[in-house]
Amino acid sequence: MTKALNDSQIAQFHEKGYIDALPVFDAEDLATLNIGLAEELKLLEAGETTKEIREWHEASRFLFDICMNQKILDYVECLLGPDYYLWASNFFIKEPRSLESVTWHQDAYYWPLDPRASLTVWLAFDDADSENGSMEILPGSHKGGIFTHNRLEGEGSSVLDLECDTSAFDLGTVERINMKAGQISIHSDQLIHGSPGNPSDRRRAGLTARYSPTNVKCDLSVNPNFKVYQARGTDTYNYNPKAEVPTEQYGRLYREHLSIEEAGKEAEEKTWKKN
Ligand SMILES: O=C(O)CCC(=O)C(=O)O
Repeated sequence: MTKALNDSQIAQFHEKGYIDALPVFDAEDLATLNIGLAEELKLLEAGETTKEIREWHEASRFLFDICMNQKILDYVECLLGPDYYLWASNFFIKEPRSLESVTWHQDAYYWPLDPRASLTVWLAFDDADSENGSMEILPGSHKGGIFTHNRLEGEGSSVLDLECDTSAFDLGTVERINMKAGQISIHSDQLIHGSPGNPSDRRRAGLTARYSPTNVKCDLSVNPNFKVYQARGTDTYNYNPKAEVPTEQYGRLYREHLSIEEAGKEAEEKTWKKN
């Protein structure tokens, strides 16, 4: 059987920490995806923002099916091997003329997962480019361990409260991930990445889905809500609680979200540092 990723794409992921522009959905699929997104948005309550749409794949068959799309899983299998699970998803939606950025960060800094071996799929619902705030990455930064993340002072215009210290890197090497709607990019949990605001009059919406090999264990004392779906292969470790497949087509969750930072465990974060 031919592999979904060729050797040079796999080599790029290991060398630079990401790959991009992988086709998954066509224009017809995208129309359906946007109908589904509109249905999910209707479930937000007054005062909530799209950031609340987090782990809703546990309650929405629509989102679950995207995260378990076989083309996506074929790509991921080339990078994680035959046995891995899905455990998280969330939208990053930048409306036209919204200046909120995503500061430099490493996903693994936030995740109570051991070992650090997870990855993110970022599915473009819209074309994303330099005009509407597409993602930027520091190539190779996933190989340097976990860097200090400093708290941002004052009222920030970032989705995140922290920013990764990038002083060890030449910002002239930054690469931008430009995407066509329906494509995915994939990045390593340790890759330093972020994105600027969207001053354009086009929306920039992306859905992330996060996957880990079955030997990755979550510290449930940090995130007791952590639940997994076996995406491929078998789970001989049985480290993590399993979730039920959602029955409603468009559903939502009502629950607290807990990363290391949100759980107030920043001090304990050090225990996850291995380098
Ligand atoms: O969508 C963005 O701009 C940022 C996404 C991100 O930080 C992530 O996928 O981990």
